[in-house]
Amino acid sequence: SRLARDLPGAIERGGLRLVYQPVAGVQERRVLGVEALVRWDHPVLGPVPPEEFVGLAEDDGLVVPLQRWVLETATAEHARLLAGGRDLKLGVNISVRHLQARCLVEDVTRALERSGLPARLLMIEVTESVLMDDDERLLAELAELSALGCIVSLDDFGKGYSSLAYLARLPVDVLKMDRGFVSGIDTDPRGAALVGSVVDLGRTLGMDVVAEGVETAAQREVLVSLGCGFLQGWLTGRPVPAAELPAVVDGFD
Ligand code: G
Ligand code: G
Ligand code: MN
Ligand code: NA
Repeated sequence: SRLARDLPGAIERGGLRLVYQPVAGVQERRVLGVEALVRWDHPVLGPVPPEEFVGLAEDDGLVVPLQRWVLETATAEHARLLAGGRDLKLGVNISVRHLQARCLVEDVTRALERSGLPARLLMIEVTESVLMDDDERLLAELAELSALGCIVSLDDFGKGYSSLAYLARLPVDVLKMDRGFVSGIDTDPRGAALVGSVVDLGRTLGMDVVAEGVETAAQREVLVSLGCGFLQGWLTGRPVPAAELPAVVDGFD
């Protein structure tokens, strides 16, 4: 396809860009971190959904160069944001294929060295699909990232397959609760009860819980009452380019 043909050039020659969405504390009511989200505006076809081109990259053996670009760019842009004296975490989405390629730890290490970003501020976001790969070495790689000082989060938690027994063994610090859980919490008591049990699960396992897809103040109120620590969504802000982050972060709430 046209997209598959043009993707390598976009990765190598500056065709991609990153936007950042704030993550806020439920109590603190300030921005505690941002999540980097990759964008590709095709010169002819227009914006391509990330699911689509990340999927293409995975099929065409381009996931490592794509993710390297994301890691290098996000850590460099974030280090510049922090030069203003801010203390914010950076979340980067990782493809399980990058873990399987056995070079994620190396690539993360290089990006941290080049940018000067402290490891404790980098959160690596993996999806539940790591749970479907029963290769113990993937867990060992995640544990290595923890040992480096990085935060590891499980993204889209609850969206698909997840084994609770397995979750307890994962070297994960943060659960990012899929937005499917959040959408009805202000109107559906059972939905709220479910979110409450995920918050409790996180507490039991010593993991922070981030509610994703929070769009309204009513949803935030329910999350406060359920003891959820962090939120992300249109309510905290839409994803913006790095240049707009200082205004978003400093002018929050
Ligand atoms: O923000 P947005 O709607 O564009 O994100 C769509 C999906 O693409 C989300 O599941 C998100 O996790 C994924 N995504 C966004 N940026 C990246 C990235 O840099 N790498 C990977 N692997 N996935 C990403
Ligand atoms: O899978 P991941 O959580 O990494 O993807 C983040 C995706 O969620 C991005 O596509 C982002 O644009 C989208 N998103 C962020 N906040 C909201 C929200 O409040 N509502 C909806 N519907 N989507 C959101
Ligand atoms: Mn994510
Ligand atoms: Na998610």
